[in-house]
Amino acid sequence: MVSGVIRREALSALLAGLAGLAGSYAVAGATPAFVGAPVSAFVVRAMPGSVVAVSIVYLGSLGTKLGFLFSLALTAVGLGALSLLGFAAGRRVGYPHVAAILACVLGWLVTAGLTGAPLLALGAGVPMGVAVAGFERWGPAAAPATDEARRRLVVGLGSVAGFGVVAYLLGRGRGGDVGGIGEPSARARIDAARALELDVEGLPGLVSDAEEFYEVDISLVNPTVEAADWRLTVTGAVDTEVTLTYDELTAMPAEHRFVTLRCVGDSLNGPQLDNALWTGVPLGDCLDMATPRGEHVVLRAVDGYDVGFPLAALRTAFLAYRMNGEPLPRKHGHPARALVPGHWGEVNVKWVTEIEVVDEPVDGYWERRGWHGTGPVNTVAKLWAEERDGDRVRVAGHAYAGTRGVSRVEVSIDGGDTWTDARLSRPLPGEDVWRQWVHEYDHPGERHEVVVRAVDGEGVVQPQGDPNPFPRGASGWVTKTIEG
Ligand SMILES: Nc1nc2c(c(=O)[nH]1)N[C@H]1C(S)=C(S)[C@@H](COP(=O)(O)O)O[C@H]1N2
Ligand SMILES: [Mo]
Repeated sequence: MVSGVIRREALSALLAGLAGLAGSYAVAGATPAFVGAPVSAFVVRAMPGSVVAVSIVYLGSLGTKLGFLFSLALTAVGLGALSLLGFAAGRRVGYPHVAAILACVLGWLVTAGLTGAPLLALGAGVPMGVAVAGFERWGPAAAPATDEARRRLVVGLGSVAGFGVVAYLLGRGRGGDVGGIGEPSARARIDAARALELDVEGLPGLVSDAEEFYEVDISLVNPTVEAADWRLTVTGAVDTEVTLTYDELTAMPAEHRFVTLRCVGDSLNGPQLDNALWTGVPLGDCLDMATPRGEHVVLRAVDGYDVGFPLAALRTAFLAYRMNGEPLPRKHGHPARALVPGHWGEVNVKWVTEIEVVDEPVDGYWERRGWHGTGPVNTVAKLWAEERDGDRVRVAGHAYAGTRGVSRVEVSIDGGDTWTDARLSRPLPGEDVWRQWVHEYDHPGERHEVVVRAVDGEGVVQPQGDPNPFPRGASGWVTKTIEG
């Protein structure tokens, strides 16, 4: 008998939990004030990094959807457990209103505590209290006879389902912030990327810190541009001139992309190569709004910088306003910069304000000074870390080949006579992203030359060219002498 009561109450409590979940969504939508948001963030954090990484990288949005459904179920069960406490207390004091009040207060308190939004947390607490009160009086919790119980359960389920539909429609209308919930946040993507890193002492990670990300500027003092004052205009040979404000830009559906940049002036084994997670919108969409009539573009910026290149390259480009989940730092182009996949760093115009469509190619700031930095990057393998443990030597670094991707890295420990494949980090999602490599070997007992070269995604081995970066970027193989 008692166990029958408990079973009926547990079922009713679960329904009340679902009502709380739905109510919270109705008032908060897909924002951090929705009770499911902190729970899904917790689930992502609690899962082993490699599981999250593999699910984000290989299952894509399916993996995150499954994770999000699991989080919603967990949230409903949690709120259900609070309602059950309400039922138990109500039964104990023999005063049914206590059950409803307790369920409401507990649901509100816990939701407020998790989301930090006490007012919107009422959206979870009130439906829980109402459901518990109703189920206690007319619903599944109050029907000892089997047939009657079944009928009341169906009515209870029906009411919660109906409430759920209304809540869904209400919540959907409230929208959500960048990426929404269920889409992994920038933080989750960065954590996932870090879980794929090779563990070698002194080897930089796969996601560069914004502070340490290399910086190349034509002026000594960077421009300060307020987001509210910023405009991007598409001008020149276009059907309609388009002007975009920061608010309009950030209201467009946002994407997160890992993009690696390298300066054409970077020396062969130099440090002007970094990777970050950028948030923004595809530039092709902005371009389409203007209907361009020329084949080339000139991008201009607040600091007087400009660069010209074929319009085709902009089709796959990105207009970024966040870097590693934070607003774009001033030194990296606040409030917005262009990111053009596979091309040298210089085309990724910071503080960008104008895209002019033109008929003929135009030389930009660096091209007028003799550089050829507007095309695709050279393939490179950097040797950035060396670790020695007795007889074992580990050499490691990063390899980058723009949109061609890196398929292999080869290492020679005899000055280039014989080659072995290095182990690579798993590829990060993205069209234009570097990889790490590591090679471990027994020290031959004497001084020797380690040489490293990358093979791009088209099977082309990094050529043995000119290590001088001027004018088209350094090429050749990085070598390092390892002492005996
Ligand atoms: N407006 C503007 N954009 C710019 C530059 C600049 O000096 N001014 N430098 C370019 C060069 S040469 C490179 S390599 C990259 C470097 O970007 P970062 O400083 O964010 O690493 O930005 C490019 N975009
Ligand atoms: Mo550059």
